[in-house]
Amino acid sequence: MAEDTPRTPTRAMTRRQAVGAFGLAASVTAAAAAPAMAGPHPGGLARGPSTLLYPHESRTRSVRDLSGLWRFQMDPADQGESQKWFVSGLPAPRPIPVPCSWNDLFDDARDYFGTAWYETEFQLDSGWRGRRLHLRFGSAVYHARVWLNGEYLGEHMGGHLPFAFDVTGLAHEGQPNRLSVSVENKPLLDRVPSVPDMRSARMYQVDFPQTAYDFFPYCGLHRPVVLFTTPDAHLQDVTVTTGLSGGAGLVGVAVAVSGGWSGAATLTLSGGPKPVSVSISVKDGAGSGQLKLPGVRAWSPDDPFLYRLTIKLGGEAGGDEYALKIGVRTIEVKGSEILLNGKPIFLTGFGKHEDFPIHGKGLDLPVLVRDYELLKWIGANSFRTSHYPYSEESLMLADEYGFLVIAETPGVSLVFMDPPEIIEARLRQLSQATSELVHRDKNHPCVIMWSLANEPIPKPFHTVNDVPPGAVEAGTRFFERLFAHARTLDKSRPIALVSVQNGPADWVGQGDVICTNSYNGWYAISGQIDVATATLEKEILALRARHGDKPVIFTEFGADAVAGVHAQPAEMWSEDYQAQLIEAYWRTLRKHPYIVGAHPWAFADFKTAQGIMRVGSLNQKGVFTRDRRPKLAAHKLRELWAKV
Ligand code: GCB
Repeated sequence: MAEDTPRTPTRAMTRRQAVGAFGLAASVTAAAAAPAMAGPHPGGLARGPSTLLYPHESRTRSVRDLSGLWRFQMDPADQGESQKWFVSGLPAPRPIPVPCSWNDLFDDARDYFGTAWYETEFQLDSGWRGRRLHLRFGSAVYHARVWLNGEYLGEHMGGHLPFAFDVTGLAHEGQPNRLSVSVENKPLLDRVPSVPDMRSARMYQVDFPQTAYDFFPYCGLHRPVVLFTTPDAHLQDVTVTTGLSGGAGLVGVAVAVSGGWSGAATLTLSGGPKPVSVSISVKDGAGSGQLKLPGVRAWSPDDPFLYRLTIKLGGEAGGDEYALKIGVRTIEVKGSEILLNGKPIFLTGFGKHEDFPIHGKGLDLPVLVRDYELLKWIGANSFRTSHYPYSEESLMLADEYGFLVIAETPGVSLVFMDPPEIIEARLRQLSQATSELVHRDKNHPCVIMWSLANEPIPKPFHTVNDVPPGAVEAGTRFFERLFAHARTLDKSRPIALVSVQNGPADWVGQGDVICTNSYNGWYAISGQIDVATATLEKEILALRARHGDKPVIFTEFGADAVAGVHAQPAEMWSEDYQAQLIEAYWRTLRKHPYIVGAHPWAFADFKTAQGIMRVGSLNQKGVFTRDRRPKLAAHKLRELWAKV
C-alpha cells in the first residue's frame, strides 16, 4: 500500500471522491487515489479508467464471476485498515456467500451496521495475457473500499449501483491474487437513505434498527463481483436511443472508446429478417451513427421483441466487440396520457422489494424468475423498483418479459428539517446516485420513467414538532436542482417523484407524471372502506385541480394482511379486508381517465425493522407472502386485471 493512501476516510475526502465518482465511478476514484500504484503489466499496459458497461462476454472479452464462498470478518473497532488486513489477510474469518446480505446469515450480524471485511482469491488465466483486466462490483451497501494484493484501488459510496476498476498489472499469473473489500453501512444522517435525527423524530425511537424508511437495512456485497478482460482500446460506454417513423425503427447509437481512440467501427442490429449494419468513424474516443429497421417489431409488453446490437471497433480488423440486447420503442407524456409507441398505456403492477429470507437483498435469480412469472400470472404489466435501483439482471429480464419499469433512485424518506449542510450532502449523494442509475439503465427498453424519490416529507411522520419554517421551501429547492440534473441526463423519458398522501404539491408537481401513495382505509380512516374510498375520490379531484392535465399514477395503496387470517365482515389485518380495500381503490381509480396506473403496495411481504406496527418484523401489505404464496387479494387482482 502506498504511504500516502489514506487509512481512514475522512468525511471531507469521502464526499469529494463520491462526487467525482460518477460514471466511471470508482475507476476515477482509483486513478485519483493511486496513480503511483499502477504497476507495469507484462503486456506493457498501464492502468486506465474502467467501464461500467454490463460485463457481457464476446470474442474479445472474457468474464469470470467471482461469486461463491468468500471469507468474512466484522470489524466493529474499525481496526482492519490500520492493521493492514488487506496485506496480512483476515485474522479470524468465517465463510460467507457472495452475493448475499450478511444480516440473515449470522446471529451476531443481523443488526450489525459497521465495517465488515470480505476477502477472496483468484487466479489469472494465461489466455488473458496482454489484455486489460477489470474488476467490477454490482453493488456494495453502503460504502466499499477495495484492495488487490494489498494495493488500494479506490472506494464507492452508495448501495445498489455498480463500480469498476481497471486492475491491469496488479494481478499476477501463477499465484493466488488476494482481493480485500471493506463494506460499511453506518446509519448516518447525511447519507441517502438516511436515518432520522433522533432529537426530533420520536417515533423512530421505538423501531429497531432505526431507519427513516420501511424496509430492513440489509448490508453487504449484494450483487456479483466479476473480473473481465478487454483489449487495450475498448468500448467504455454505449448510449442507444430509439424512435419510430412510418413503420420503420430508428436506432441511434453513440459510443465512447477508451484512451481517445480514433478509427472505424461497425454497428450491427440482428434479430430481424436480416441484419442491418452501418460503419461509423470514432474520433478522439467518440462516435455515433443511426440504423434504420424497416418493418420494425416495436418493443411492448405484448411483444417484448429484442434486437441484438453488436459494436465492433476497427472494422474487420478485430478490435473490441461488445453486444447488448435493445428494444425499439418510444415513450412520451402527452396531455393526460403516457404513450408507448404512440398508444396510451395503463400500468397494472406493484411496488416491490429485493427481499427474501436468508439472501436478504443478495441477487437471487430463482426468486427473480418466480416473481416475474407471478407478475404475469396476476396480469401485471409493470412494477416500480421501490425504493432503490434493482439489479441489472432484473432489468435485463424485465426487457425480455416485457414489463414497464419505473426505475427509482435510493432517495427514500428524505426529510427537510435538518441543517442546510446535511440537506446539501444528501443532494450531492442523490445526484451522484441518479447519474449512476441513468448511466447504468439508460439502454433498457423496460425503463419507461425515472422516479427521483419516494415519499419525501418536510418532517418525519408522527413527530410532535410542527413543520419547521423553511422545510417545505428547502425541499422545493432540493427537487428543483435534482430534477434539473436528471433532465440533463435523460431527455427521452418522463421523470417524476413519488409523493406521500398530502405531501407538498410543489415537490410532486415538478414531475412529468404525478405519482402518489395513498393509504385511506389503513393509516387514515382505518377499518372503513366506504369512507376511505369517498375520501379518495375527493383527493383525486384535488390532485387534478392542483396539477392540471398531467397523468396520475397511484403508486401505492393497500393494507397489511396476515396470511390465513379471515373475517366476515372484513376487518383490518385479514385477507378479506386487504382484498376488499384494494378492489374498492381499483374501482374508484378506474373512473378517472387521467389516472394511468394503479400499483397496490406491495407485491410481496418483506422484512422491516422491528417495531410496534410490523408483526414478525414484516410489512404484510404484500398480495403474496414473503415466500410468494398468493393471498386473497392476489386472486382478486388477477380477476380485475384480466379485464384491463
Ligand atoms: C409507504 C412507503 C413504503 C411503506 C408503506 C407502508 O408509503 O412508500 O415504503 O412500506 O408506505 O406499508 O407503510
